[in-house]
Amino acid sequence: MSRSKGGVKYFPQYFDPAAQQALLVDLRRIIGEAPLYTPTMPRSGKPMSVRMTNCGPLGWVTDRERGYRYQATHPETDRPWPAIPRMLLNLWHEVAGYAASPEACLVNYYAGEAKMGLHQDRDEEDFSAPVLSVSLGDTGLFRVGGTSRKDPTEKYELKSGDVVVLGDDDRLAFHGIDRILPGTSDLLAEGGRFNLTLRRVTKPK
Ligand code: MD3
Ligand code: FE
Repeated sequence: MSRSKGGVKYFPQYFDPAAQQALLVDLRRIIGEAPLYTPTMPRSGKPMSVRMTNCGPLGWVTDRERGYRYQATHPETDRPWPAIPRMLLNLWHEVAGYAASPEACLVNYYAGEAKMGLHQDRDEEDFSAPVLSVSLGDTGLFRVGGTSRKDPTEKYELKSGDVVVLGDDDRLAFHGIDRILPGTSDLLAEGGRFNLTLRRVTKPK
């Protein structure tokens, strides 16, 4: 993924298959403590096709009544989110170029026909921190444009083990997942794709 704008750092196959397996062990434990749930859109209450959970002090959630927000507890169990695994904290400090630790790790799970429409990530207080993405499982067809919804978009294939860091002028770029390519990875017995996004939410003191 080389782009003319400087805000995208792409690390294809940052995690080799053994490291992906190790990360998956952490992820299974997280989902055991904080089950995937089906988020719903603000106002309409329409269910998203992607299922989600989080780890870290804060998690990104959405529902009809209260909309997009960060909160410290799982919306269905009301328990605090599990901690961010050491491997992901290490990754952040190796590649994010941002001294303070991430506060939120959103776990997205795409099965079958799941997708995520073009959007900006703007529920964080601190846009100076990058967003870091790790893909596990089937390939995702990722689309990224500019800071206006009308800007032209480029498409990329995010494969299992790939890491992307989005910062600077691309931090507020519109982006989404058009679809996944079923059967492109053997990592997940159930198929589908996990994406983990690490984020700083509050401004460091
Ligand atoms: C580009 N997730 O959870 S991660 C999301 O693969 C989200 O699940 C996608 O978009 C997924 O909000 C894409 C890669 C990503 C994350 C943040 C970005 C790309 C970005 C912020 C700005 C530009
Ligand atoms: Fe996003």
